[in-house]
Amino acid sequence: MNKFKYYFILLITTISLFSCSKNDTATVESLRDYAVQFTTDNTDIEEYLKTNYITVVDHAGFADDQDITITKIPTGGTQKSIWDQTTYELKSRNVSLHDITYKMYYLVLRTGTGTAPCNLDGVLTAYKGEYLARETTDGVTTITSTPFEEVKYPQSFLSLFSTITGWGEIFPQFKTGTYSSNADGTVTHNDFGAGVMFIPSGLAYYSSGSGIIPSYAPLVFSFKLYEINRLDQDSDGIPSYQEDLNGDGYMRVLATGVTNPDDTDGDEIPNFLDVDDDGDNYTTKIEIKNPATGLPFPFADIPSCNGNTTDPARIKKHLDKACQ
Ligand SMILES: [Ca+2]
Ligand SMILES: [Ca+2]
Ligand SMILES: [Ca+2]
Ligand SMILES: [Ca+2]
Repeated sequence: MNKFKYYFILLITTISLFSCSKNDTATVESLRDYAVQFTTDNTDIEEYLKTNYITVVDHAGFADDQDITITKIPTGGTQKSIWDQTTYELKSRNVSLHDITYKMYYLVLRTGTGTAPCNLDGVLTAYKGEYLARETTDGVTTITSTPFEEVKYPQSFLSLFSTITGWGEIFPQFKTGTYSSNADGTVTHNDFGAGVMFIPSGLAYYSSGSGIIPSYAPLVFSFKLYEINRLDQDSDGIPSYQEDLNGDGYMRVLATGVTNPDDTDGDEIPNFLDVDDDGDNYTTKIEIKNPATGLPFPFADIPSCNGNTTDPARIKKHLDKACQ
């Protein structure tokens, strides 16, 4: 191979390598700034609220009760937008996360008459989800919504601790209703809480997306809160909603150095995750009393411990590593 040919091949190879690396970097987007993305999402959500109207099915005792349809107001249409209507209260809630304060809108169709979950409980909910996108057709930009999931007859509880942040923020603002069992084995729900939440992507799937939901998509969920299930995240025998020290219905893991209102011993582990809430080296599970007997729960409930006692010395003896 002569020198000229060698350099020519080398040049082509180099150009190819640069081309490849350029294409590769073009497909990888760095994580967007949370504040900037929230501003974009909030603009889209507010435009959606101002250009669409809602109709609600009022059909007590039937599965379609409180079903909703959200429709774009046609040109010249007289329907009142979700933003302008006064039949249902459009509320908002501030959420501190990612070093910014999110504003999250939600529409109250009705509050419910039963019990409100805390942000860590399980919920039995019928719901419908759509994602928003800004699309341009013939030079006109509009907000579109695309359905991605609907559950009409829920069979299991979903933990608000595990679902997207937006759910845990809004469900505690609603209550369950009543239910009655029918002869055919079905259950009828009445007077349950129902609403619609409008979630910025930072409180949903953000950059990852999920299924057909694109990255950075704001979400709209209509929901009906049928039942709640009290959960106990640290398995200490105290359901999490009773570990809510300031009683606001919300418990969280906060950033290092931030005082947590739901942390008795100030070790930055909130009570709902702290197996020794008061930091006295006695696990909560051992300290709590059985309400039926007034005695501590049997050590038999705790792996590798036996016996049942109220004697502090004996409890201490059992609090070696094998018993915790
Ligand atoms: Ca607990
Ligand atoms: Ca709290
Ligand atoms: Ca703690
Ligand atoms: Ca303790």
